[in-house]
Amino acid sequence: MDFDHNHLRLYFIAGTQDVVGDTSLKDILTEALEAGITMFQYREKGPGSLTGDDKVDQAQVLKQLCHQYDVPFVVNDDVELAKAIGADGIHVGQDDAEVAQFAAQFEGEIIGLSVGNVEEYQQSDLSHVDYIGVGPMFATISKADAAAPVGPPMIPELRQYVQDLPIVGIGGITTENYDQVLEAGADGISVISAITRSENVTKTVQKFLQK
Ligand code: TZP
Ligand code: MG
Repeated sequence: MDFDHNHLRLYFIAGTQDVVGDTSLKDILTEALEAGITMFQYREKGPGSLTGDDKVDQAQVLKQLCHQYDVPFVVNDDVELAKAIGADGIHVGQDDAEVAQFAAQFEGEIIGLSVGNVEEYQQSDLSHVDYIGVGPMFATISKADAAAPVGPPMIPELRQYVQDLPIVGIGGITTENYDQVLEAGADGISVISAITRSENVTKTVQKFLQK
């Protein structure tokens, strides 16, 4: 799938563990796609997440759903799954598989890497990377081992190094603070709980797309 920085405008990330109450990931994703999210990452991780065939089956369903809306479907930190189901890309963190190890398998697909600060930038090989995820912007409830927030100023700081490589902000982003991330120069925002825990997914997505 052809990727450009506009795909990062509103990047929804979620797995089964992020869904609370009487709804499903498929229903939330359907509403979010209908309202205009621009990319989706399937991040099945931590307590309450699916494994094995259940994870594979759900990934297939959600990939097909994204494709009905021409929205890229990216898998978090599972090269084998991404290849098995023909995902549009893969996103990895600093402690996950090295991009150089799998880049050849994702020729023409999207590769994203989390970069939290300048030190992580300096130890990263960005030659095969299509975008970086920078954060946490703010305190997050969605990642147990998240580092301390770096804040929106980390975006212009890393921008000096990566130049026009697309940047998406992540971590604790809400409809109340997302403009700070965009104003800092991010190409877009990525959110979990702001959408999975929204009382009105359509309204939340529309609000995120206002600025
Ligand atoms: N990586 C850094 S913060 C984070 C991830 C996956 C969690 C983002 O979730 P939320 O609910 O949007 O803060
Ligand atoms: Mg990781």
